[in-house]
Amino acid sequence: MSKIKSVYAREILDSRGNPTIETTVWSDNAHGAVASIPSGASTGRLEAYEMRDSDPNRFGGLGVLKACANVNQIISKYIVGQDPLKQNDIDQILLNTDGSANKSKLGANAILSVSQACFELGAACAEIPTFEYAAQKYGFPPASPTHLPSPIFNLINGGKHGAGNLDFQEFHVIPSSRKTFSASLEMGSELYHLLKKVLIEKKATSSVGDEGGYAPNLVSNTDAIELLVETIEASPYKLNEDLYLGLDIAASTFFQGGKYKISDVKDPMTGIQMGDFLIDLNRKYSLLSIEDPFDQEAWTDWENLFANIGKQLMIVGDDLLVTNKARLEEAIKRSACNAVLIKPNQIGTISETVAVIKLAKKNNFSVIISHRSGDTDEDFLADFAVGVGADFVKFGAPGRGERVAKYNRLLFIQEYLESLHPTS
Ligand code: 2PG
Ligand code: MG
Repeated sequence: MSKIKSVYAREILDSRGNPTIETTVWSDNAHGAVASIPSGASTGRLEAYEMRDSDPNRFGGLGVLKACANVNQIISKYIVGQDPLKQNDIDQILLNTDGSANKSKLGANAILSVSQACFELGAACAEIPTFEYAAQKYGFPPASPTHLPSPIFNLINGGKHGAGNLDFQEFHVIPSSRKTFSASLEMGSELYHLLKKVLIEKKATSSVGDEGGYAPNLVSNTDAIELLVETIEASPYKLNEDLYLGLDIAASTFFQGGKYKISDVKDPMTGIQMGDFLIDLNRKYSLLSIEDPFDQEAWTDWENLFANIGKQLMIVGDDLLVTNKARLEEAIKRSACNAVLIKPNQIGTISETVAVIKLAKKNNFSVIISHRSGDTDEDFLADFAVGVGADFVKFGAPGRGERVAKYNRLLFIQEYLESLHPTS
């Protein structure tokens, strides 16, 4: 049996240029692993606690030296000496050491950095790729090169990730799951470049937002959808055959005074009116998915929309579910949605994240593994998504290092699996 020999956390920068935590673990048989943790901008109210220093003299208060100290001075004492293959034990120690309901004592960023680094160390000690380790450890079927998760490309960034003029946060193109991952990535990249040309022709600026998608100067959310349609029409691909459209409304970010104010409609809308607006959009564009269509506490509106169009598309809970088992149980009971966005840093350990995925699968929810808007060049999520047999991955635009690190890792996994299962 190998043992964890050292655990060390340090402060690095994420893709937004803000501090985040990176933890390195070593085993006594000379294996090592590193994990860095992303950070959201449109965070759900019930996400686990992200510990920041709040010291105005460093990084505008966003430093993570306290979280690092929690790893180096507290957590490491309990983790050193543990078997890296015993992930559940490691995560239980982390939960016990913190002891709070939302990981506010040590910080979910500190806790997840250790949980994830230990998981990767376990794979290294088992001498198998991380995706294979995840599948074996948690009893998911082995991955196949033709059934990798389909990418959800975020080509236009609005909301808190964009230029401030689009209310909806993300405008997605989603290649058909009949395509291989490599064909999907090629399609995403081609459309990304074509969209830039369309934006330049229209004199809408083509700077990019936090997730690498364009942050154009447009009047309404429907304009952004129309631009995607126009781009697809100018490409060799057919909408609703080769690929589909999706949206992350991130409605909690513009829900004010019980109403939704968006640039497409003159007056602020009630939940029912917002639902009707989205039903119309779906009628027009045959969307594949709508994420966070309503505020995170507007359960009745979620239930109504799901009853209305839930059989036609994915209704995805992100801020609603915050990768939390109790919230997912509530959503299942209420028939509020049929897909879950999985972000390990919303909950804080790998074991808890896997428990949510298992519950989702048992209830026929689609599973989408997601990055955060502030991310790092970490590619762990690609392996994790393949290992747990996720249906989709949402890693942003097919551009910018922290986004393509994950897509490129999926390309590697596809080729690796193909070499194990040659077709000819
Ligand atoms: C989302 C995410 C990721 P953030 O809302 O789905 O795209 O954004 O990380 O800012 O919460
Ligand atoms: Mg979201």
